[in-house]
Amino acid sequence: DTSQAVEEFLLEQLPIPQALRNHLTFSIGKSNSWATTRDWYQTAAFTVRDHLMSRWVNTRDAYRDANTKRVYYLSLEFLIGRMLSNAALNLGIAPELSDGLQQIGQKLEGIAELEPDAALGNGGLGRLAACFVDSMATMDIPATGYGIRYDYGMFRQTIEHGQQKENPDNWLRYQNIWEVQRPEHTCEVKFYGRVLHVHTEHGIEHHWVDHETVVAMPYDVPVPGYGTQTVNNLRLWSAKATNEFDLAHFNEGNYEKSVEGRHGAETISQVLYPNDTSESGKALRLKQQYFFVSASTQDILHRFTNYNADWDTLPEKVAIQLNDTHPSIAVAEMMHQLVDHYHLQWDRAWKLVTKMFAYTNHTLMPEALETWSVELFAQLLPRHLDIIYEINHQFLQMVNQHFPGDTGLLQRVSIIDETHGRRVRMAHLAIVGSHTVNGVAELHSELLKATLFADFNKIYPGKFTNVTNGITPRRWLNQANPLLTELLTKHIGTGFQKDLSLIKKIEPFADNAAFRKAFREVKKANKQRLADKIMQKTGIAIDADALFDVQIKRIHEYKRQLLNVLHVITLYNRIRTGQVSVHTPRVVIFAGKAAPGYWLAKQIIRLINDVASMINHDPAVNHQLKVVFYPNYEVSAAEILFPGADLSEQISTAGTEASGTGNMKMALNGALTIGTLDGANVEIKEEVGDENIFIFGLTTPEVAKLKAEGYNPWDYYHSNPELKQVIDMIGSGFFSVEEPARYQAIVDTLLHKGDQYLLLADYAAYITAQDKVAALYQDQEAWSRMAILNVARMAKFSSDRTIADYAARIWQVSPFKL
Ligand code: DL6
Repeated sequence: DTSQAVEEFLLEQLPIPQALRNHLTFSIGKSNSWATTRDWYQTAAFTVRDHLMSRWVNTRDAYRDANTKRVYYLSLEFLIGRMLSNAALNLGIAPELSDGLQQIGQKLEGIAELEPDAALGNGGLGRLAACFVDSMATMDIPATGYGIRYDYGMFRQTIEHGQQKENPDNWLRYQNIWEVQRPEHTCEVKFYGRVLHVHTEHGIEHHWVDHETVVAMPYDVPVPGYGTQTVNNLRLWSAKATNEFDLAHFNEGNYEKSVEGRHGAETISQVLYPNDTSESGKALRLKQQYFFVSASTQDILHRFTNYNADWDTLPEKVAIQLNDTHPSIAVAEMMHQLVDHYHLQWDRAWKLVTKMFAYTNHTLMPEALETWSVELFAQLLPRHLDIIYEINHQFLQMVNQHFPGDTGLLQRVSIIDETHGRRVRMAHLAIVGSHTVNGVAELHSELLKATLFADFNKIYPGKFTNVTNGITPRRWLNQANPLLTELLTKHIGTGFQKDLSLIKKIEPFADNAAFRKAFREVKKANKQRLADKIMQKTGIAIDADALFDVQIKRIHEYKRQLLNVLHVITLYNRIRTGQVSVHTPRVVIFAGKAAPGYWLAKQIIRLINDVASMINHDPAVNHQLKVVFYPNYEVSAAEILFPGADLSEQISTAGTEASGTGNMKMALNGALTIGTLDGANVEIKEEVGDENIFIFGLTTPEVAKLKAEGYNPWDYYHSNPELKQVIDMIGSGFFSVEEPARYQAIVDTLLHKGDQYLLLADYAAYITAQDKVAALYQDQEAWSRMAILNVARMAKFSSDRTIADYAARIWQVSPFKL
């Protein structure tokens, strides 16, 4: 209406300097002279938010009016990071904001640092979800993300005496300007109780009674697309108690008891699980999963029934993507809602379910596949266990018809695992309930079909597919690397930011010496920025002319940070004894968190720090080699680390890393990859060309063959004197003189426990590849030529391409332009 239009006009047209002044007065309640940097951050955030609001409202209204098909992306994790600069960039107001702040004596980069990261995720899977919501908005895909608004996100890592210490991430301590509470959309989520089977004239009804109830309160976060009017919604649920307190206890004067129940309910959304191996069996985790899934399912169906009358059109309006198995209870919850609440017949409901759901697998590690004990399920979600039994019964019947008498197959694919106690296999529920299951890189998807889900691939030919991951170029190029963006823009225009396929236009410039020089200057400036940050965080001085060799990701044995350490110690020994053929000063940078309960990963962090301390203090080597452990790896740290990297370490054992996305971020920022043929490295190699990447080590079939033939790490230890020396140094306490046996467990995993991830088998090839890296770095012209070609050939790895692929092949949803 007119008044709204006028209001929007006024809001949008208010010049940014004036909007900033207004917010400082009216939203913060301060004058210029008293404003702190945090006040300025909040002022800027309010100003940017104004620009989001009308587009957000318009997007919602337009979707509703057109009754479009929507994608619902269910994810227990969204690793978003900071929003201010990203929102300003996507809205196209970053330059004005920067200027406006400058006029009042503030710098955008400075105040942006006051925003805490929204770290509602562990690593790759959570960050992928954040890239996806950016791309869905940018590509005008009508989509909503659903997740949990954790009070505490991923723990904050500090390093004390070389060891990881976990600290709570109190990210909501100050007002979160990027969320709007929506009390009118609260819903109730039930737990515990029992099921009554009531015979009625329509058949048996299932009544869930004596349950406990938790209120799900939604907080909406706007997700602006880049270069479009679309602002999608991310709805995060927070758990609230139904009653503020128990009046009976309160009246007795027992105040503590009166609020006990409230704490119980509200713990559900209190903290993100840090991806521990020990997490399985934790009732709270299953509660979290069901809590957000039930609230989201209710919300989806509520929206559907508001605008649609025919249930059979449900899959024409709703596509649901399960980000890993964490939300897979949604399959049973959807059946519960449709059958028990909306009274659809089972078969009809099941048909709708299998047309709506799709599931993405993110890992081949069998230990990461979630299962829950039947007892826990029976207690917490009694009706859902019944539903799962019925789904399983019908599924196994179907399997038996197609593969009669194959009891082994039935046992292997059953949703209920009977081999060690009775457990519900969530991946199986997700597969049976979905029309499509995808892996996240070509190799990973092939391995899923050949190994982990081979039986299902036989039962459901055609259900399994691949959608290779991607990253958003907005955050990982424009925002993280403004200097490179500027250089690219100067030569090929701005189009690549919205359509990364245009970045290939930079390819001819690889042969242009002046461009290469400018490219090197950009890299050097980014390295200096990183060096300054490292000095500030760790006190370690590094030289921006050295080769920055960077491995940043979660610390895990399969990612083989330890192999990198073996190389570092090898270099150290060679330098000390004067055996290096080429002198390429190198700074080896690590960053990443270890799950708090993953002791060996924490030992690896400690070893890195012990090795760093020795090398960095040794005047005989420290002008040629330095080692840095950058603490508290998070999205905002990654934005500094990726642009500053020369060499990207992607060295997981072939067949273990599903995709990796850091590998894409590095290459897009002009780092060369040293890597195995694992995950998306395979596709990066295809894109950039064999001659522009350092590939080494065993391939997946070679790994399988070696293991089948009986791999013996001792053979490698005994036959390679350099390797033996390095392992002996770790084992004898060379880097931990005050406690010589400190790293015995690490040596044991490599030698006495069979070296599951084949570090010793790949060591020699890795060292040879590293020697080639060092030699090539001497030739800065050749190096920068290769780096430019890497940047130019990254088009495939935009998450816009990934989302277009999901939209066309899995969700069957088209862009809806406002
Ligand atoms: O698909 C996103 C990302 C992949 O790139 C990584 O290779 C993979 O390790 C990661 N998985 C997780 C959690 N694993 N599970 N489940 O972050 O997903």
